[in-house]
Amino acid sequence: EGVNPQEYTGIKIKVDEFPEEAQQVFAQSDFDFKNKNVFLVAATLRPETMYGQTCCFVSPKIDYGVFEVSKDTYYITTERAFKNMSYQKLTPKRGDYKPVARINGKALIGAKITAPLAINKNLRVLPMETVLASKGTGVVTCVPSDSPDDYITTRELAHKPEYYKIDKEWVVEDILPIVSTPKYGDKCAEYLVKQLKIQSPKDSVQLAEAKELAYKEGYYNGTMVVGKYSGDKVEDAKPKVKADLIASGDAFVYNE
Ligand code: A2H
Repeated sequence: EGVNPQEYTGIKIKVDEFPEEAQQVFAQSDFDFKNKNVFLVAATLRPETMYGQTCCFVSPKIDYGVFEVSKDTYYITTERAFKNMSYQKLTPKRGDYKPVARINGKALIGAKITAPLAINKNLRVLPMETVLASKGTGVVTCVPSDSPDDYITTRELAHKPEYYKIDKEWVVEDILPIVSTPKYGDKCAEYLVKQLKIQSPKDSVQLAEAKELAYKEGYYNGTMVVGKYSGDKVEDAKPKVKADLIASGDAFVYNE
């Protein structure tokens, strides 16, 4: 935990169908997932890019909790994140962060999901090994047009589906432009990955640089090319998309 608080938008990604492995895990706990609304909560700094979501990443190395937030509604996040939420008036009871079930990221892979604002439908949960347990909710929504990490992880998954034990069809390889920038075009992430010769999700030094460049160019010089605020500057659209997502009940502000 640093000195400067970071404000994230928590995006509520609905789980429509759990894979067999997750269903078995829940059967062994007291959690009866049927007829419940269960959301993976992804922490993002770029709510205006949510139109371009192609999947939701969890880490096969992270254990998540399933937490009750209201009658019949549950969030999946790290326990650390839900604990923070419980002190931010985002949960039923301050300081209460006991999960109804625990589940490893691996068991969630392949889950069918619906992500708010996403233009692509029939999305899946996929693995990302570089997700940190110590940041955000441990859940990352994938926007390959604007996030170099998401772009390179998507490419890695598409090249080695057997290795990652996923169906190739779960990987959305077509990238929809969401933001246009003067310097890097309308697929910022792809452009920077090429320019910095990034080969794999493990190229962390170059990825950190690409991330910084993409973020700055997108924020200060980007223009929306889709959605309600198409044609507006990212700087102006960002707080509006965020407010809309919150108003519709699809997101909330989460600090850490
Ligand atoms: B961002 P910061 Cl389009 N581990 O959301 C690794 N990365 C994580 C994470 C975790 N536990 N939790 C969140 N993140 C990602 C969208 C996006 C993001 C775009 C472009 C850039 C970008 C879609 N993924 O981030 O360390 C999330 O990805 C680059 C700034 O707190 C979150 O926002 O600065 C961002 O990293 C938070 O990173």
